[in-house]
Amino acid sequence: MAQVGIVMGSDSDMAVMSKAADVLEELGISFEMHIISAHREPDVFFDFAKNAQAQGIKVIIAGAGMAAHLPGMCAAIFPLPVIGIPMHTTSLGGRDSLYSIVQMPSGIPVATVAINGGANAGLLAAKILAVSDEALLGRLQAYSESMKVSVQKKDEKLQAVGYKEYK
Ligand code: RP5
Repeated sequence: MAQVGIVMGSDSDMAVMSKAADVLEELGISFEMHIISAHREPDVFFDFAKNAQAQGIKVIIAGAGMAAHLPGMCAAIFPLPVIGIPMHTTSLGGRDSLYSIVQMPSGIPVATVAINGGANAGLLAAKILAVSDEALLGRLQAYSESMKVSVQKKDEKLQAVGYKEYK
């Protein structure tokens, strides 16, 4: 049974959504992934959102672009947290997606990450689940520590070789 449902409006969103999946996989969180268009197949979308909680899903990560109604409509139907990822778009640079997702009416929140913020969506889902999962919290703390070590190594290299040689 998957803990997280990842859903995207089109396979053109996959490069971003796969970053969320990679984080969940790294942290040992089960997930299922779907391509479901709220506009092009509203009946399929409604079945997914209506049945997700009964399937055991605790958090939905929903990504969409342009008139990005998928995350907000998930939040209207699914009773647990929904994280929205606005896709970058060529015509409006992703502001269209961002505003569509973040400007939810009072009562129906979507936790919106940055434009193309797939990795942070995965991390936020993990942090929500870690509220009631000590082992996962430990893995998240180890993840944070590894980021710190990675930055420290970069600075050590900068100090060793100087900025002109740094690559
Ligand atoms: C949205 O429209 C999708 O989420 C995607 O970001 C955007 C474009 O979709 P395609 O025309 O590439 O299928 O529904």
